[in-house]
Parts: sequence; structure tokens; C-alpha cells
Amino acid sequence: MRKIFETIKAVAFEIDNAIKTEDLGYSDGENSSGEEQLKLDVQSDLIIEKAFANVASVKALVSEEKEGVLELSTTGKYTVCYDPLDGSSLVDVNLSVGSIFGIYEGELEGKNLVASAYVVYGPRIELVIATKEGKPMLYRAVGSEFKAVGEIFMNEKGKLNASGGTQQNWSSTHKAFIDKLFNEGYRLRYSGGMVPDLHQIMLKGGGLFSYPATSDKPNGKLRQLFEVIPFALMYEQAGGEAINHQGMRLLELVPAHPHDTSPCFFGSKSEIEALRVAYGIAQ
Ligand code: AFP
Repeated sequence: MRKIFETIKAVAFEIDNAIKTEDLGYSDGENSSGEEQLKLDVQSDLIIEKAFANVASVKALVSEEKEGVLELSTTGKYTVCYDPLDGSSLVDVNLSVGSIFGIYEGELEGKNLVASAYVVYGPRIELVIATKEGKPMLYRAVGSEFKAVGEIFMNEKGKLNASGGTQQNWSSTHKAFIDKLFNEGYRLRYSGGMVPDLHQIMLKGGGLFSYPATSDKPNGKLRQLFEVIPFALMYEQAGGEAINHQGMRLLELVPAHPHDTSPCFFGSKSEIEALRVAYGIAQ
């Protein structure tokens, strides 16, 4: 596992350099979710693929930018599922973006996630690593190295509220719940990049991030293997919770296909409890 984390640190610097120096235009292709790919998406994907090709413990890779599973070895133990550049459409307006990694042992499902990591490319480069033991650990790039900053703890209750999807496509239940939070004094924080939005909520002590089922996206937008499940481990280990619209822990999801999505809610315990009440999904 140590070699996997070292590889993530190395690719973080390479991707950051690509973001800062490369062409921001579109490539000729689209990803398997039918979204247009930026050249930067394709390049970040290649950087990660090349780096993991030399890591003996990695059996296979599954990328948001590729259809299917890329087998690397028959002897490796782990499959790394990753979104190479989440929120890439924000690069041209110079907002923060990120890379997300889920490390699975065995079948690709939530209960087999053994560790997760994400990188935030913002004014600084930050990396967070979570395993099933202890709190997630925050690192910050200083020169060409990542230095440990400290463990991440979430409070019982936070102040921030971020909900994705187009509001006209929200259900009346979701709209009423989000309105209620704002009426209680929660502050809106939503950039449209999952990585910086979830990072902000975790680091500022708590709150709620939602990407609900909407009328145009009944299964939500965010992908289970590369986005939802890796962040679920982060939030649970930090002292928060992560569930779907039916109250199921996101760490129990079983994707039928590598690119399956799920409605998802990540938050401090108090906001997730309020969500359960609002959605009528008693524990
Ligand atoms: P892009 O990679 O197309 O910028 O999408 C980013 C993202 O997958 C995720 O990072 C955001 O949380 C979510 O989409 C935002 O979606 P909405 O614009 O529908 O709220």
C-alpha cells in the first residue's frame, strides 16, 4: 500500500504541472458517461496509468475516463479506481479541481474499499489519505514533497451546505430540506467541484454535501467507484456519515457497472440525522 500512496504523491505533482501549463481545449473523444473529454482529462488519465503500470501490488486500474477495467498484472492485490481530474470543466475559470482514488481488494464494491485518497489542486496542492484505521490524514505540498499537516476530525454539527444538481430538477422533499437548513442559518458553499466542495466541508468542521436523485438524473451524477465510495470512507473515518437517499451507507454500495452513479449525502452526524428525518428514512 505504501508504494500506491507514493505513486499518488508523484502523480499529483505531474498533474498539477499539466494543469498549470497544458492546453485547456477539448479532445476528440468522450468518456463512458458520454461527457466531452478535455485534453487535460486524457492527459491526467495517462499520467496515472503510466505511473501505476510499475506498481507490483496493483492488479488493475479502472478510470472514469475509460470504459472497462485495465488489467495490469495477475499477481497484484489491489484495483485502483480513479477519477483523474474531477471538476475539470472548472480549470478554465481557475477554480480548484481534484483527483480521487479508491483502492479496492477483491470485487469492486463498497465493502472492499481498503483505502482512499484525493488530491486538491488549488492555490496549494493538498492530499488526504484515509484507511479503515484512524482519522484521514491531511498532507500539503511543500516544494517537491508532501508534508503531513494533521488528522481530520469533523464536528457533530457544521455550518456549511452544498447541494448539486439543477434546482428545478430537485424533488420537493430535497428542496424543502435544503430550504430548512438555510432557514436555520447554514451557509451556501458550492463551487461545482466535488473534491474542493467536500474538502471544504471536512476541513471547516462539518455541514452537508448532497448530490440528490433529480428528475433528469434519477441515480444522481456522481460515480460510485471513483467518487462516492472513496469519499464515504473519508467522511466516516473523519467522524461523519455518508448515505444514499434510502439511508444505505455508501460504503455498502455494490455497483453493477464500473460507471454506475448513486445519489449521495456526506455530512456531519447532525445533518445526516436531519436528512433521515426529512427524507423519511429512519435508521
Ligand atoms: P465536471 O468534471 O464535468 O466539471 O463535473 C464535476 C462533477 O462531477 C463533480 O465534481 C461536481 O460535484 C458535480 O459534477 C457538479 O454537478 P452539478 O453542476 O450538476 O451540480
